[in-house]
Parts: sequence; C-alpha cells; structure tokens
Amino acid sequence: MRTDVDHIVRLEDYLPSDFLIDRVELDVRLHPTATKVTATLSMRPNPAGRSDVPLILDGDEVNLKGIALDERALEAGEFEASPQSLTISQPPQHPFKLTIETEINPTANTKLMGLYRSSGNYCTQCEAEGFRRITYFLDRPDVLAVYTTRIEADREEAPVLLGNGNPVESGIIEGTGRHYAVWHDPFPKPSYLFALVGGRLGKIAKPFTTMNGREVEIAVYVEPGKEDRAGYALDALERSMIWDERVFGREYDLDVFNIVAVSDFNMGAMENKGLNIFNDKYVLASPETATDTDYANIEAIIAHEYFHNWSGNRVTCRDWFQLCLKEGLTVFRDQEFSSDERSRPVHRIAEVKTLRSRQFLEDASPLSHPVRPNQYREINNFYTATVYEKGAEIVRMLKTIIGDADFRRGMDLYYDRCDGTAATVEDFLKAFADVTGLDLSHFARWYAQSGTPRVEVRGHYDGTTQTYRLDFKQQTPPTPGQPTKEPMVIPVVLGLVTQDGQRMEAKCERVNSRGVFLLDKTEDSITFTGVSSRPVPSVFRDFSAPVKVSLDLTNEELIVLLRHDADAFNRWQAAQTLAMRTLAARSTGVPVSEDAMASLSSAFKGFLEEAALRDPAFAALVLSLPSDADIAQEIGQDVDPDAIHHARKELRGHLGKNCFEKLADFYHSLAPAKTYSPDAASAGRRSLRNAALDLLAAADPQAGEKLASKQFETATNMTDRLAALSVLMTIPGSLRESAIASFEERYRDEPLVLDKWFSLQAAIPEDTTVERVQRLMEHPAFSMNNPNRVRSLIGSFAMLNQVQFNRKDGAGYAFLASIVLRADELNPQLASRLLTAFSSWKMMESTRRNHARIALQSIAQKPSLSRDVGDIVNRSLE
Ligand code: 0A1
Ligand code: ZN
Repeated sequence: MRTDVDHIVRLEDYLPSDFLIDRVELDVRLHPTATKVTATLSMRPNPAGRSDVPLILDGDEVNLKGIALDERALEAGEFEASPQSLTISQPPQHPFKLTIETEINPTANTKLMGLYRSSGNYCTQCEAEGFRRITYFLDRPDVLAVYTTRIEADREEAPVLLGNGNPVESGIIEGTGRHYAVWHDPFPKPSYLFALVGGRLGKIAKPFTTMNGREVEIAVYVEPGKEDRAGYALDALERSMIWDERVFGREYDLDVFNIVAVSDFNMGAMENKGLNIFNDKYVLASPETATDTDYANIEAIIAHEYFHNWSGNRVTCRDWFQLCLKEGLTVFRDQEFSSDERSRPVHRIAEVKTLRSRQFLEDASPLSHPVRPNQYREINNFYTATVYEKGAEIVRMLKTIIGDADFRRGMDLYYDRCDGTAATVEDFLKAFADVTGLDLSHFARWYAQSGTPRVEVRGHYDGTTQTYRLDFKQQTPPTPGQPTKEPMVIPVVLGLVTQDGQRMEAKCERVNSRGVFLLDKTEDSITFTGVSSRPVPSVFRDFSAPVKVSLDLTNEELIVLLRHDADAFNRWQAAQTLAMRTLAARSTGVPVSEDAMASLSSAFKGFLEEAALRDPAFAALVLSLPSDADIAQEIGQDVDPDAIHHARKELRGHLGKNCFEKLADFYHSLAPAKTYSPDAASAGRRSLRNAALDLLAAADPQAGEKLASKQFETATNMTDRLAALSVLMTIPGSLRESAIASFEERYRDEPLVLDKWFSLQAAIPEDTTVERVQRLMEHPAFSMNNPNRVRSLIGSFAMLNQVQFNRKDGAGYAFLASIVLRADELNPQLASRLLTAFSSWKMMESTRRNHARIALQSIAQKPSLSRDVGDIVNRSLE
C-alpha cells in the first residue's frame, strides 16, 4: 500500500496560508500533447500567516520548464521542484512576482482533472485539487485571486476559446494558423473555480436583462450539430436566473454566462465562474432522446450550478471541510427552485426517496461521516450524499425552525457579510443566530454528528381528560469514530387527524403556530388538550427532519392518513409504510395473513379509485413500492437479496391482480398526447400510465408483454419507449431480446441513449447478467475511459441490481472488484465511486458477507492503488 494513503488532513490543523496571491496572469498555449502554461503570480506574505517560512506551491504531474522571481530566472538551489510541489526556501518578505512555466499533456490525462481533452476539445476540471495539474499554485480555496487568462490555440482545432469572466480581446496570430482570446474575471476567486475551454463547438444564446437592468448574454455550447438539443438547458438557465432574483434577491454579475457540454466528465457539472462545464447528459435533450427524468435533472443541475454563483463563488469555502457550506446550501436552493417550477409535494417525495436510498444507506455504512467531516485522506471522496443531501436537509430544518421571513433575512445577512470571502459553517449559522437572537450551538451538532437519528413516537389518548400525549424518544446509532451520540435538535412538524379523516383542532403550547415542535432531548412528551376522540397523529410532515421514524400506528390508521392527511408527503409515507411492513415480513420469512394482504390491496385500490387522477404524478409515486435496496436497508442485517426480490415481485403481482381493472383503465385513458411536452403535468400523466403498465405486467406477464411491446414500437418519445423496454426487461423471452436489438439499431449513434440501454441490461435480475455485462463491455460504444459509459453499465449493475451484484456465489463482487482495479489505472475518481457500491456489504447474510470481504481485500492488497480507492477500500473494511 502506498504511504500517502495514510496521509490525513484534519480540520483542527487549519492554518491560514502564509502567502497570498492577488493576481494571476495565465498564458495557456494549447497543444494536444505539449500545452505550455506561463503563470505570473502577484504574491505577498499573508499578514495573518507565519513569517520566515518557505513558500511551498502544490503541483500534480506538472513538468517545470522555467521559474523567475521578479523577472529574474531562479537558479538551481534557489528552488526545489518535483511533480508534486515547488518550494522556494527563502521567498521575499514583501510583494513579489513569481513566473512559472510548465508543460502538460492534456491528451494523456485520463483522470479528467486539470486540463484534458474530451472528443478532441480542450476543457478543464479544477475542483477540488485540479488546478495544481495545470501549474504550481497555492491550490486551496481560501487563496482568492483576480485572474486574467490568455488562451492560444490552433484555429482549426479550437475555433472557440472560452475563459472565466468577461471577454477582453481576441485575435489572429498571423502566419501561424493560431489565434488567441483574453478573458478577465474581476471577481477574486479560488483556483478550483478556474476554467478554460478550447474546441469546435456549436452555440445557442440569448440576451438576459437582470433585475437592475444589466445586459448579459447567456449561452450554451455543445458539439456542432447538437444545438437543437440545448434549448431546454438555456431555458432552464433563464428561469433559474429569474428565480434567484425573485426568491433570494441575487443578481448575476458578469457580462456573459457560458455553459459548455462535454462528453467526458467525472461528475454532473461544475460551477466555474461565468463558465460552467457540464456533463453533456445534463444539457442535451430532445423528446426522442431524453426522458422526463432527464429533463427534470437538466433543470435541477443547470439551476444548481447557476445558484453556486452566489452560494459557492461570491461566498466560497475556507477549506474543504466546509464543502457543505456551498453544496448543502446550493442543493437546498435547487430543490426549492424545482419545487416552485414543478409540484412541491411530488418533488419533496422524490428528494426524500433519494435521501433515503443514498444518504441513509451511506450513514448506515462503514463510510458514514459527518456533514462537515473533521478529517479526510482524499477530498474527492467527500462529494457525497451526506455532504450534499443531508447538508440540504440541515438548511431546510433551519428554515423550518426560524420561519420563512427570518430565513431570508439570515441569508441576506450571510451574503452581505461574507461576499468576497472564504467562509465557514460558523459564519453561516452566525448570520441566522444574529437575525433571530437564537442560540444555534445545539443545532450545529447536525454538522458534526454522523448517523441517522431514530425517533420513536408513541401516542396515548385519555378520553376522560380529553387529552392526547405524544411521547418522543431519539437515539442515534454509533458510527465510525463516534461510538456515543448526543441528542439532536429535531424539528417535528405535526398535526392530528380524526379517525374519519378530519383535521383536528387540538391545542398544545409546545407546538408553534407553524405546527413545529422542537425535540431537543433524548426523551420528551407533549400533550394536546381538547381532544374529543382518539386521533391519528401525522408527524414529521413534509419530512421535517432527516430521521428514521418508528410509529405505532395500526394499518387502519395508516390507511386513514393515506386517504385523508392534509400533508401529501405523509399520505405517500403511509402507503410506503403499509407496503414496507408486508415486504419486510415476507422477505424475512414472517408470515403475512391473507387478511393483511387483502386490506393492503384494498387500500391501494381505494386510493386509485378516489384520488389517482387528481394528481397522477403523486399517484405514480404511491404505486412505486419500496425498492429492493430500500427493503434491505429496512431489514438492516443478515439480508437475503433473493428473498427480498421475490417478496417484492410477489407483492407487485398481488397489487397488479387486485387493481387490474383500474390500472388497465388508467393505461388506456391516459393515452399519450399528440405532441410531447416535458412539463410536470404531462410527465405526471406519463409516469402514472407507465407505473400502471409495470403493475399490469407484474400481474399478467403475457398481457404485459403484449402491451409493452406495442408501446415500445409505437412510442413517440423516449420516456414511453424506455418505460416499455424496462417492463420488457422483467419478462425473459424472444420479445425482450428483439426489443433490445431494435433499440441498439435505432440509437447506435447516440451514446447518451445507449447508456440507458446499457443500464437496463445491467439491471436484469437474472444469473446470466454478469456475462451479459462482460459481453457489453466489448460493445463498440463502450469505453472504460468514458465515465458515463462505465457508470451506465458497471455502475447500474452494482447499484441497481441487488440480486446479481450480491450473488450468493460472490461472482458479482469479484466482477466489480476487477473493474475497480482496471478503472483505477485510468481514472481513480471513477473507480472509487464504483467501489462505494460495497457500502451495504456488512448488512448481508454471512455467505455473501464473506465473499464481499474477500473481494474488498483483493483490492486492498493491490500495491499501487490510488489514494481515492485506497481510502474507500480501507474505510469499507474497517
Ligand atoms: N461542485 C460541483 C461538483 C463537482 C465536484 C468535483 C468535480 O470534479 C471532480 C466536478 C464537479 C457541483 O456541486 O456541481
Ligand atoms: Zn454543487
């Protein structure tokens, strides 16, 4: 094992930088294998730093070609350079200029960090520590500088040259076939927000006038010929800009805002100042190639990156431990945007589904960590569901506790105070403490304590005194490094419902006017008065805190909530709890009575008859039962994925049979509109119709196969075609195989569409899937170098196919381990993300657990692991 796997960075060791960089002048001469970079850094000692210390700049695989201090070339002995660092042992004690020339090879850069090539175009990715792969630098987020970038390139190879900030100058270099462009970004920024792009790109653009009348050009650059698929992204950008002005009073601040789509990208997108770079999957969309989910994701990610302009760029992070400061807040902001643009309750349910399936899973695994971690080996491994999604839940809880008006005042104060600085979580909380006068120090525990709290709620009705008491108990299980836990501040939004579904007007002084009770002790009780009959409690409305709730409601009481609760989230939750009770019992061999099954299906049937068409998107969510992985998490130990899969299939069949007529009715009455529109209402109708198709096929595979084949062939949009194909995937046979072949034929030149095809096949829960995936790795469209392809095929197998990844003979684990090792040689970030599929291994029954341990050990034993993979594999085994 490499020794730097053991290098740990700790929050408590934070020290301000000893040197500052005020201005950066970069001259980048693009060349496929020998790009030359000249960086002129205007530096000075930091008054807040230590004096008489060497200047140590970060580097990563850079090749030093020259170095000068105040224009005097340094001689050997005055500095020391390695590919990882550049040290000047006796730097000046006054402001100075350091000029550094480096050479890098973008074509050989398969890590996709720093400057690299994607489909021949040049692009960069600098978060978190990629800028040091371009030049030596103080590559840390609290060193803010004003950048001027001159980019030079061959005119044929890279007719478009883009940088951060505003365009200043461009021209041709006569007689060389080359040209250049100069960009200037007046806003001081950390190096992780640096970007440049050079390539052959098509463009769509429109003017935007900000709330104070500034004229901005907003544009999206894509592969030439794909401009007609960029319109939705541009529209989403415009809507995001208007929303941030209206809801948060935040205005855009440069003359241009550019988005560039590239096909090789490690993550979703990146918020570089004025020059967002996107994975093309989150930009390109047409009805024929993108699903409703793709459209919703594009809208959310465009908004997310745009919102970072304030939450992340204008106010950035002091150090990487504060990552949630920008990410949690920006996820919260993009969720609010999507909720406003679409259906709020439907969006909230989708957010919670993701939180539970990804973050709760992570928090119950060996990789559990606080929202603000206090140590890391490799920061790239902390772009996690915990930092992002749980980070957003903390912001949401804060808003729930203090109310909308104070939340907005606190946000304004935070921006006013911290604009142009690198801030901390403490700065953020202080703004809210100052506007409300509240002490938020106990609340701040959400950032420091990992693990998902469990809250037990028990109700006691006393008819003689007409009172109703709710007893709350909270407890957080131990997590790595945190054996004992303190109680959290948990906002519980709640209400009471009568047994016949009416809202109950009972009084309780511990519940504020917005329906919030704050649980901040290990145990607490609240009492309602004036309660004339035994109520049904509706707690954690709108999922008011990221906790696991145990409630002693009967199935009948859950049905009351499903039918009548004023809170849509809890109506959906009631259906999930009902289904989960049956699924968890069936999966663990606990018998479920005929009566219980009958009452479950009559509840679903009743819901379909009464309510489904009022909100089809909501109905589709009610019909989508907890996934195999959700059920595994609920069971928590000695999990048998085969039993779970069987139980789920059986319940889908049962519900499908019992609701057959109603589902068939929906399927036929919700026939597709003539022209496709990605709006939420149209998408909702499609999702209910496709959920109906899925249950019909579960009830009657032959009839389902027929319907799905027909839909597959006649569909006029990708949502319906893919939904049909995914139903066919559950029914082995020749129709399935011919649909797979025809899809491949139709979309052979559409890599993003073939990704869907890879993914569906990788998720087939049959014993031949490992071989199928291995075969697909030989497909001409597949490449180990492209993260989207690898995630679609291998990632889907490991994350979506519970049955085959967790095969009892260990073949799924061994396969993933071999791919992780291969990927690690090309792209460590991609490899370590794939490896997180093992996060549920300790939950499995012993045979699988042993196989998983052996597979993980086979990775850990490899001598030259990247720090990324080394970190994840070691923590997974601890
Ligand atoms: N800040 C980006 C996420 C991001 C992080 C790292 C990256 O490269 C390794 C790329 C993007 C966001 O939150 O969208
Ligand atoms: Zn982000």
